[in-house]
Amino acid sequence: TGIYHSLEKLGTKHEIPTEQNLNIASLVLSQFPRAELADAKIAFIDLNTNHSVTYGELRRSVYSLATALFHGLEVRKGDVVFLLSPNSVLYSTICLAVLSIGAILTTANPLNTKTEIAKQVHDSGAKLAISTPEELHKLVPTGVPTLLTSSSSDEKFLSVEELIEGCYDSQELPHVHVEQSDTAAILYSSGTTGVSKGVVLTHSNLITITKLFCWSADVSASQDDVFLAFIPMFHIYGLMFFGFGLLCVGVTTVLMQKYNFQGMLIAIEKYKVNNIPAVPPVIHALVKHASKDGCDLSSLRRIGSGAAPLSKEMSQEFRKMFPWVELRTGYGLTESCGGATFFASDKDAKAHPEACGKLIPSFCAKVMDIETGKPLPPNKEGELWLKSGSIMKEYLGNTEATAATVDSERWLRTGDLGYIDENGVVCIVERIKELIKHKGYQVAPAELESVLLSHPLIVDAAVIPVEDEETGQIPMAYVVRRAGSQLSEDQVIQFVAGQVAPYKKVRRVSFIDNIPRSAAGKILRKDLVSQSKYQLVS
Ligand code: 4UW
Repeated sequence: TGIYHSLEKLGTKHEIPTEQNLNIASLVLSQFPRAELADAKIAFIDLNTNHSVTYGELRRSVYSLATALFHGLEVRKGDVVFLLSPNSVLYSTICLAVLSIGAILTTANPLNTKTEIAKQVHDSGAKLAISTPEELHKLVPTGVPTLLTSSSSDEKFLSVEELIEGCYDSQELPHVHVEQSDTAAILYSSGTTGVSKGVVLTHSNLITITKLFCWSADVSASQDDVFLAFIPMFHIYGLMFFGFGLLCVGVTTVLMQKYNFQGMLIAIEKYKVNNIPAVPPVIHALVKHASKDGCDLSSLRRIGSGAAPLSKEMSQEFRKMFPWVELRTGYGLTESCGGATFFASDKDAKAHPEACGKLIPSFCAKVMDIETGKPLPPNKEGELWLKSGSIMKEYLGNTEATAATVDSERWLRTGDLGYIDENGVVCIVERIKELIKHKGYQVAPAELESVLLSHPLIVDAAVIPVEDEETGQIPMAYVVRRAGSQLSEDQVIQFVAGQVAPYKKVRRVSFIDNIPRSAAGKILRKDLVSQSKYQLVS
């Protein structure tokens, strides 16, 4: 039939709950470490402040904040709450409190600009925002009522900390009826084409992926683990791990607001971190720089790599340098609500350094011939399609993009080219969608193209990825200047940098007479990619 099924079974312990009125927040809270341990066990430690929070405190904070939001601020089921914060001990409290009362969570990168944030606030229909004091200025112009995470000197704004204190004796969650089919979160992704779109994830999507996460944790983590979190919780990878999944396992997580290599090494040594979900640039940095540093990394047992491709060579080099550390790659998308593949055994992972795991239980896949649209047998390359209870409901308010991405049988087209071998090992070979990944972050070419086109001296533009050893990919712009204009590469780079988050910056520019387009007007990105390769070597 051309359909690949996961070869793993979930088992009764991790069966996906079917009761209709289950809320993801209730599910996560119900999985916290057993009552007598809960008060003592540390859930989060902030690396900057050394402030820690136990599971007991976390539970009480969720109850208190949910009560304050519901009874005090009248946040209701279906209201969208916009969260703008780096990783912090309050992040998962806020997520769980918002979800527990049936409100909808939308998250954003705190590095995003005012304009990018205003766009998302508007698109998601946010009724309330929660922001760190540092990012508040980006929300003020939107006019959306805003809470601060922690108190600041500005008394006009209530803070989450104050709300929690004010309701600290709350013993339970407000009673709000939520169906699994209700929307829980709207995360932003550009998908296969165009600009960023709201990925609508339901409680059912999050419940499914959380139970699958618990299954994978059974073979790869335990309550005694100490995790390190620099993967941001505004992204599906961090949200799944640190917002929901690992809380069900009962581990301790050391939080970093922002990744930096030295900080990571210090954290590993200081807290005896043994488990790190990471991205390829971190693996790269460890291989290139760790040996010179004299830090003690002997506590490390496992490091994950996902969100972008890790080369076979890098994977092998890492294993050679750190023979005591298991390296596990995983692959997923915002649209699949997180991980779709994973290596349950290190032996398997070692034997396939080019691959990113096997389908996790309940996932099915097809590999579709790009030319004929027919499913392909093992070891043949085609577009990977995925099916699972965790596949997004839709792109918010965009039926056209939804129909182009999820078919009538609910198969998700990933826009990734790959193959599956006869043992079910999944290998991603190339990205065929427009998306650029810089350090694992999404950069949408269409967004940068529209910024470029707003320049009075630019007539046409196209943005493509250029491979970069350290960061994965960097955005490169092909620009057609107005006749007679002397616009320079540096001016173009500065112009874009002034309007987008730093990780989206165009980092190379080439001037060209015209942008190659198909008869239908679509940019022929492949031609530009080949041209850039030729230019870079010549
Ligand atoms: N190899 C090659 C990979 C890989 C990859 C992703 O920003 P998004 O939408 O989503 C993510 C999610 C990553 C993730 C989530 C949860 C999880 O458990 C896990 O395992 C470690 C990873 O990145 O980008 C999705 C796109 O990113 C590329 C691919 O193009 C995909 O469509 N991508 N992982 N291992 N490419």
